[in-house]
Amino acid sequence: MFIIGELINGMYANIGKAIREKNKAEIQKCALEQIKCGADALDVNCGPASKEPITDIQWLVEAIQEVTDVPLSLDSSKPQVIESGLKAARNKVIINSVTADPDKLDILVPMAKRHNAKLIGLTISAKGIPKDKDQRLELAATIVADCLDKGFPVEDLFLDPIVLPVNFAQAQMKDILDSIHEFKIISDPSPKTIVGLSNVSQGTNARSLVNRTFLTMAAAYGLDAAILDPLDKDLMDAQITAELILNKHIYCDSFLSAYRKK
Ligand code: THG
Repeated sequence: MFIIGELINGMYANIGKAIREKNKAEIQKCALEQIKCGADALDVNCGPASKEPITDIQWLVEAIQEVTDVPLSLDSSKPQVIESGLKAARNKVIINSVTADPDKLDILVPMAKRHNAKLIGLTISAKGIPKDKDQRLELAATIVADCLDKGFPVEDLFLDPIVLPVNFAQAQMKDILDSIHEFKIISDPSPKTIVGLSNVSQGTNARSLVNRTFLTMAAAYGLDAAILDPLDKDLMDAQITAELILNKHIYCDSFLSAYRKK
């Protein structure tokens, strides 16, 4: 599974403070720790409190690139913020994210194509978050059709069914899992699938347990990628074990140490 570390997000108090104070060392430490624990890429989100996201994202990208070349997932609902991050980025970029709205698709799909970036498509529209798997599939198909129209490679598209907290949308969990499977059969070649994992446990007790249980179940439904906390060792070990059981790794008694990435 492709792991995107979620911790460089201004919603976390230490990162929000580091962004305000332009404390590069704090951001760089967070980047390197996540990579050491197995992150393949890093999500970069200025957070809801950032007053200058256009300059903050550039500063974040530059600070991170001083210490690592891993791909960066530029996480903003504002296309101008993503464009600004792209200008600063030297390495591979994942645009996080586009929605199923024509005004967003018309800006962000060509932007991803121009920059040779991967693209995360959220199955959400101006009408809001879908209520069931049929609405999710319809929005996913809209995004795939738009990428095909615009000549963006569907293999570089990651569809996100939008994971909701289990304490508030318990009846939707099975639909979200089914969506992961259904998205893969929209087109050939298939789009990829991704989730923002920590959403599932927001406001619950036993967050780590809820996260790793959902991730192993999603793995069985064919999930390709996840934005998560790679410092959660139990979560990372559960992910490796799920992939072992799905026959993606060859069994050996020391499989955990063999397949931990670093
Ligand atoms: N899909 C995509 N991108 C995303 C999300 C998604 N990006 C943002 C988010 N969702 C994924 N990242 C996080 C990061 C942190 C948390 C959840 C998702 C989180 N934070 C603690 C909380 O809210 O309780 C904050 C704790 C603190 O303040 O210290 O849970 O779904 N494509």
